[in-house]
Amino acid sequence: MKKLLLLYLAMTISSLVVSQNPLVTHIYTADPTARVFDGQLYLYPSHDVVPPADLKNPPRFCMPDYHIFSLENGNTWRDHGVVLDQNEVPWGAKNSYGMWAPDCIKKGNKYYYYYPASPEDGSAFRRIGVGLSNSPTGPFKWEKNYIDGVSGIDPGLLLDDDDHAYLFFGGGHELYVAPLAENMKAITQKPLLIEGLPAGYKEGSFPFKKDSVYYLTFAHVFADEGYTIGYATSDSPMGPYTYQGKIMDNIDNGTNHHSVVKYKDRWILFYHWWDISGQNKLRSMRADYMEFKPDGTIRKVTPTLR
Ligand code: FUB
Repeated sequence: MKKLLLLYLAMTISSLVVSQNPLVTHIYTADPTARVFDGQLYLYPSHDVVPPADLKNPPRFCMPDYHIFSLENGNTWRDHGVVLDQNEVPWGAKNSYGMWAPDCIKKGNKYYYYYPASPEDGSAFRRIGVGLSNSPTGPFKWEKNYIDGVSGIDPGLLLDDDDHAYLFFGGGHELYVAPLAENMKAITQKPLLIEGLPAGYKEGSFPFKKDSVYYLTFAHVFADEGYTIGYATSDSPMGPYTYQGKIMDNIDNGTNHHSVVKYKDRWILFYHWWDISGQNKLRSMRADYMEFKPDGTIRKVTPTLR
């Protein structure tokens, strides 16, 4: 009886998560990376803003900083405020408004927050930096330099059962993976290009492991369909990966950066849409359940859009 009651409470709490779309309404949030640390659900998104009136040549997405959110009492997303502002990146260009999708991972009792930013040397492609904290909501101590040998966007982190960590990153039609050093601040070998992704691979990757299978989800773009979410699997974190199909069709959200997490015994896909703004440069985080078939493949998610 007690077990049944606990199961009911767990299901009720996880259904509250997805019944609240969009999840946050006081600011625009995109590219949600969801993580469960010690049973608590956190979101590490990026932050869309309306370009300031005096900003010359605003970028396509105007993203000045990062906030972190935690789920409180199963029904309230607490905003822990700005955890990193664009002008606090030790190695970053000032006022670039380009703080794209981040990720955060826990190893031992430390939290490592990875983020892409434009370097101050003015080079065109982003670099990836890291910060360390004793808490999932910071404050983080930001490393002085970006991770050497890594050039790209959309860091996605995987911590394997043997405590080895891997950094996936990419964008621009190519996705790479590199093992991280014990201290999580450097890569230990030249990034490996992931082969086997569909021709329209676009960006983002969210790596996770389930039942000894390594899953990689990512945004891919078909000429006739636009942005969709696809996934591939492997028996090794470094690949090779085999494309398995789509998780979500195009929902006209401009991009489709997302993450997948198991929380209270249910799998949830976090993504973004333009519920509040009506325009796909000012996005809002959402969530919907995701299910695996008995053979480990993923059932396509039909988003609960209004
Ligand atoms: O939201 C900014 C960037 O657009 C993300 O980093 C990419 O994945 C794409 O969603």
